[in-house]
Amino acid sequence: MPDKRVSEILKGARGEAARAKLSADLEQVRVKYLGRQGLLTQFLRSLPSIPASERPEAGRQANEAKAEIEALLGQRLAELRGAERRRELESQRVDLTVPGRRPPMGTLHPLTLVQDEIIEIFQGLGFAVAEGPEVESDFYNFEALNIPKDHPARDMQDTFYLAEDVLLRTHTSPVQIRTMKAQPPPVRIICPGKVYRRDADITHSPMFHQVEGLAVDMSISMGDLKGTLELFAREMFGPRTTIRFRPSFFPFTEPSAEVDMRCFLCGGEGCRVCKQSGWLEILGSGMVHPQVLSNVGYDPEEVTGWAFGMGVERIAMLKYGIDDIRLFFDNDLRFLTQFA
Ligand code: 2U9
Repeated sequence: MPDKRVSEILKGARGEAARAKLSADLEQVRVKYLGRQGLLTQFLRSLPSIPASERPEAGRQANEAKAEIEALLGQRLAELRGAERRRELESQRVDLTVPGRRPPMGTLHPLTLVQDEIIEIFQGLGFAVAEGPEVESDFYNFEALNIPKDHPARDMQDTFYLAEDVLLRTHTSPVQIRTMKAQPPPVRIICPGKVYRRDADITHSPMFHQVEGLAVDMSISMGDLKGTLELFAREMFGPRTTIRFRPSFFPFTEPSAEVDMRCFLCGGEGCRVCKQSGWLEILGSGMVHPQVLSNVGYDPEEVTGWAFGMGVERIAMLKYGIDDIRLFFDNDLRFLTQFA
C-alpha cells in the first residue's frame, strides 16, 4: 500500500519540478521538499512517532521518494540548464557575414598636395629636387647669402637661435648654397622644405613651408625667369592667369622682383581680397647676386643665375581661398578631408 503522505509529497514534487521554468525555480522546489525544513525531510524526521507497524514500510517509501525526487531534480536541472545555455548563446550570436567596418583612410595634407604639385611643375621643366638640414649655421643661412650682419632677419626677434652660430633655417636658400658648393654649374634645382621664423598671426606660422628654385648656367636671363614663373602660375592657378614683375629688394638677388598675379576674385577691378590693388603677391625672385655666386666659388663673369622663393601655405591659401593659416596646423579632419 503506498503511504498517502509520501505519495502526496511525491505528486507535489513531480508537478512542481515539471512546471519549473528556470534552474533557479528548481532550487526552490529542492528546498521545499528536500531542504532542512523540507516536506520530505520533516516526514522522515517524524518516522519515530508513527506506529511501529507502519514505520518500516513508510520509511522505505519515503527513502524511495527521496531518491526519485533527487533523480528527477537532477534530470530536470540538466534540461533547464541546457535550455538556458542555448538561449544565452542565441542572444550572443555573431553574424560572421556582416561586412566589417572600414577603418577611416587617411588623406594627404593639403600642404603636401600643393607642395607636390609645385614640385611636379618644376620637375616637368627639368629641375631636380634638393633637400638639406633644418638646423643650419649662420654661414649657410645668412653669410653666404649676402645677408649683412645688421640685417633685421638675423635678429633674435625674427630667427630661432639654438646656439651662437646655430639656428633653425629661415628659408631653404642654404640648400642652394650647399648644392652649388658641391657641384659645378649648370644647376637647376627646387628646394622644398620646412622653415622657421618668429612670427605668428593669421597669415604667419612659426614653422611654414617653402619651395625655392635656382637656375645657374651660362647666359641665363631674367627673361627665362619670367617665362618660367609665368608657366608655373598658369599650371598652378589656371591657363588664364596673368602675372607681373614688381621691382623689389633682397640681399641675395639683384635685380629683385616680387611676382603678383591678377586677382582671381575681381579680375583686377579691385576688391577685399586684393585690397583694392587688383593684384595678389605669389612669390619673390631675382637674378642671383654676383657676390652669392662668388661665395660658392662660381665665377660671376662666366655664369649667371636666377632664383625664386614661395611660401607653400600662401600658394595653398590663394588656390583654395583659405583666410587663416592656422587651419593647416589644427588637424581638424573636417578641414583636412576636403582636399582628398
Ligand atoms: C640663392 C640665391 C638666391 C631665393 C629667393 C625670394 C626671392 C623670396 C620669399 C617668398 C615668400 C620668402 O616664403 S617667403 O616669405 N622669398 O621672396 N626668395 S629670391 O633666392 C635665392 C636663394 C638661394 C643661393
